[in-house]
Amino acid sequence: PLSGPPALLTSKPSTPGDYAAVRQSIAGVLDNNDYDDGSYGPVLVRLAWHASGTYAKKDGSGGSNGATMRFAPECEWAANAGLAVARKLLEPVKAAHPWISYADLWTLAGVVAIEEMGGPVVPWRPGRSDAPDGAKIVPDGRLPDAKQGAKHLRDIFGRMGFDDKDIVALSGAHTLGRCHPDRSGFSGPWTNAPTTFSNLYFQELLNNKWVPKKWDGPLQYEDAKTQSLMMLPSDMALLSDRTFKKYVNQYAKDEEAFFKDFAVAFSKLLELGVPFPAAAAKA
Ligand code: ZEM
Repeated sequence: PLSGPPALLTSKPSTPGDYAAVRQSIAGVLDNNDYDDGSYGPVLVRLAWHASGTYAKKDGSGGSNGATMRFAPECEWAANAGLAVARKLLEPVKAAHPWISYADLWTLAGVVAIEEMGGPVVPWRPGRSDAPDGAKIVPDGRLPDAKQGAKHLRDIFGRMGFDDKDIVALSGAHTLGRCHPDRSGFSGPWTNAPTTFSNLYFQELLNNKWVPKKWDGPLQYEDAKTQSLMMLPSDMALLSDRTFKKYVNQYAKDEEAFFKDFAVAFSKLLELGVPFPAAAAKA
C-alpha cells in the first residue's frame, strides 16, 4: 500500500479471521489524552449504535450490515454528526486487517470499547459485509430524537424489536461520553466518570434534582447542585414513565443486572438484519 498504518499496528500482520488481533488493534487506538475525556471509547460505542439503529423489523431494512454510513447521505445525517471522528480513527485498524469488513469492524469496535472501559463482555460474531457506494440507504429519521419522550422511544426502539426493559438497559450507555455542542447542539456529560462503563447513569438520574438549563441551546437538564451533569429530554422520559422508571430503579441498585441486560440487548442491536449463516455460534 502507498500509505501504511502506524508501525504499532502493522508489527504483526494478521491472518484472515484473527479477530483477537483486530481487538488488540482497536484497544490500541482508544486512549488519547488530547481527545475529550481521554478516550475514543464513547464515540466508538456511538458509531456501533448508529450503524445498527436504523433497522426496521417489519421489512428487515437498515442495521449494521453494509456499513452504509461510509456514504452520503447517511454520513451527512444530523444524527451522525461527529461520527467521522470514530470512522477515521478506525482506518488504520482496517488497513492493518484489510480482510475484516467495515460493518464487522465498527460493531466490534463498540464491543471492545465497552469491555476496555470496564463494561460487560458483549457477545459478538462476524458475518457482516460492506455494501457498495450507491447501494440503497434507508431514509433519514430512524434514529431517536433527544427532544422527544417515552412514546417516541417506544416507537423507535419498538421498530427495531426492543421492549421497555431493552430501552432502559440500552440507554445506560449514556454513562459514557458526552454531548458536543458542535455535533448534537447539546452539551456536557451524564456522569463524572464518562470513560468508565458502569451503572452510574441510573444513579445520577435518580439521585439528582434535574432542572432545565438556562442557556441559548436546546432544552436539556442540569443537576441543580453542581450544574456539571446533564440529561436530555429523552433521558428524563426514563424517570417520568412508570414502566421505564421501574427498570431505572433496578439498574441503579443492581449493576450486575444492568451489565447482563445491556450485554444481551447491545449484542442483539449489533446483529439486527445481519444474515448470519444459520448454524454459526457466537464467538
Ligand atoms: Zn446516545 N446520544 N442516544 N445512545 N450516545 C448521544 C451521545 C451518546 C440519544 C441521543 O440523542 C444522543 C443511545 C440512545 C440514545 C451513546 C450511546 C447510545 C448524544 C450526544 C445524543 C444527542 C452526541 C454528541 O453531541 O456528541 C437518544 C435520544 C437515545 C435514545 C434512547 C444508545 C442506545 C446508545 C448505545 C447503546 C454514547 C456512547 C454517546 C456519547 C458519545 C461521545 O462522543 O461521547
